Amino acid sequence: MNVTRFKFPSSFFSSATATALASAAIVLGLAMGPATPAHAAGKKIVVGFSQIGAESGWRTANTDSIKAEAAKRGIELKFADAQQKQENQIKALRSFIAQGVDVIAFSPVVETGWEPVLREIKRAGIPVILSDRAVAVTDQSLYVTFIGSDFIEEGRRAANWLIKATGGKAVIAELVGTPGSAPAIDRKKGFEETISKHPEMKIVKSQSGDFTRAKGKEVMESFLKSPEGKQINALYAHNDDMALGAIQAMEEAGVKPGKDILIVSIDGVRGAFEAMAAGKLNCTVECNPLIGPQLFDAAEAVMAKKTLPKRTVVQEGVYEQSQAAAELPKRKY
Ligand code: GYE
Repeated sequence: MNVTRFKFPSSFFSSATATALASAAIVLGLAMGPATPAHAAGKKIVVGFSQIGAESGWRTANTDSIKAEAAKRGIELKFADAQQKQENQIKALRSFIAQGVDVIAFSPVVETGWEPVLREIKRAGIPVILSDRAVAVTDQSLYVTFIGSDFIEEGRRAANWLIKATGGKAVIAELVGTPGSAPAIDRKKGFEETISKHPEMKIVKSQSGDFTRAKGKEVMESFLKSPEGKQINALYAHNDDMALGAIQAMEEAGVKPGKDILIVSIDGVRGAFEAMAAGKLNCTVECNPLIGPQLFDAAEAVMAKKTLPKRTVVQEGVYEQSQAAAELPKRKY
């Protein structure tokens, strides 16, 4: 029994902030014309791509988008799955050098520790495109361009929704993404910055669920059993998969997800929309994984010796329960 948990009145569940927040989305195009298709130049472009793993619905949608787009353009894709380990990614990057690919692209699992291998790639004269996550390097010439979301802004959007939904007063548990990863660092930062202006918004629990459903469930179980467990009335999960795991943990503990505990997460995967339609998740902040087309636009542009912007931000929105049923059939991931 959760005797001490403050309950939000039902009017909190219907606030519509999506339009305002979505209109704040930044869209930056690659600002370049169509590149010469690889086949027109008589040679297939070979791209080595090191993917993080298959930890979430977001990630599998991202992989599908990349594979489908390479196939569509006749680009030869050498795809390696690192099973969420940086050492595996470094091995894959070295093997791409050995194979002499034209372009190397990767989604770095964590932000730091890339300089040595990036310098090896640079010495081999192979251009690097960062996909989805950024790296922390002092020498910006180690990569050509970074295509990905503004994770700080996503954190802010999640916080803004929660502030509005709770009237600026909540006891929050946070499920953090993979430690050291750009989205975990930035989503935390954007969220904390935003709630810091509201003294009655407090994070009482914060732990990594590694972006997976299983870990999200496990960590939520421990949150609920902790001394603060009975006061928690809001959950901020850095991705939908962890929120979906946490929903299971809440249900097993006799806590009503979406009601006893308000839940906001990030990604906007189909499972999140289903949970919102069922009243168990309250809000998802979109993070678009379908970046295959932008990735290969960039690869083709690099091959055509065009200049690329250092950063391309993907367009995204914020969705609430009231929009879930209408939005579900339109979701592509
Ligand atoms: O939010 C999460 C995935 O890097 C944006 O990684 C990506 C994140 C995404 O595992 O679900």
